[in-house]
Amino acid sequence: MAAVATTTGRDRDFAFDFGAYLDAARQRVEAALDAALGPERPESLREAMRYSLLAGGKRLRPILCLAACELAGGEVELAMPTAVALEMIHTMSLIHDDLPAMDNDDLRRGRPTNHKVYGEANAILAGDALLTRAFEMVSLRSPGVPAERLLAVVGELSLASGAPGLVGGQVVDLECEGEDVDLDTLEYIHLHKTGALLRACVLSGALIAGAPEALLEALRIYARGIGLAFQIIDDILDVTASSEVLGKTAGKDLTADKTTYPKLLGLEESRQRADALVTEAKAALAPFGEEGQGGLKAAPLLALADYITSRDR
Ligand code: GRG
Repeated sequence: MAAVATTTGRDRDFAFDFGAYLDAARQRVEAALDAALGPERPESLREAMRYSLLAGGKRLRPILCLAACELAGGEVELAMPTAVALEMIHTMSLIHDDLPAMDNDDLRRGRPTNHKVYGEANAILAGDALLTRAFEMVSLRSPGVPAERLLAVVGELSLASGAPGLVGGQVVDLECEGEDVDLDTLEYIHLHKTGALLRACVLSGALIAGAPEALLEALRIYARGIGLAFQIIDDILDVTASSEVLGKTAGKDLTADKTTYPKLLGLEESRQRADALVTEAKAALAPFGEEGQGGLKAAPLLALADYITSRDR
């Protein structure tokens, strides 16, 4: 993708090449992930962790973290261990989500799921090791970041991972399979299962940069919008895209009898809702971006919000 977003600053026009930004950020993230796997032994554990962590993926979560750090005026490299940690938590959640006891899937990121290759016990343990390594990355492997900022990041990652976040959302999602679900419950599932980690991404990047409360509050609004929009688009792609393009089994929501936005609202209204959420999310950043003091600094987060609704996988 080579989209060029033009952001008008106060004194001159800024051209922001989102395609180039995304490529460069992905390359940096891939290199950092590769270097962050941890101990050589046990070799089998490392291999199972590596298999899923370095399997591709859009790397949206680490890039959101780096972009938020940049917006808050921080040094992006200082946020890299946290960006890696967020991708580790995300990958761990995918490994566990695919297990037979949960969504029971065979395909992830274009290849057989972790448990299909390494067996269930190893897949569970690889996920556990990625989750714990994530907290190690933030607490012990983030040189140059003040301890109180790291503590705040650990707090955000804990909230996003546990019962107030991914785990809570997953439990309600599993409980609701085959049930009639209303829009409120669906929103709860999406905000927790998907939105909570995206929120942790932008907040932790900003916290590392020492962002003021006004910016953190704007980022909470931004994160809520992109989190819900991301999952609505995920629901839409599940029915409109192929397994080859998605790299995961398409049509899964229907097979598992899950309630989705397209099921409740139809495809057209779902897309409109996602677009409206992205518009709201971007509006929250207006004081820090185009017309504000930040100049180009909000451009990556603004373009990432648009990417969420324009993506094809
Ligand atoms: C974190 C302790 C802990 C437990 C995890 C299994 C579980 C509990 C939660 C499931 C969370 C889950 C799988 C949510 C779905 C989120 C989602 C839309 C994933 C797809 O994200 P993409 O499209 O994937 O960004 P890529 O592969 O591009 O990274």
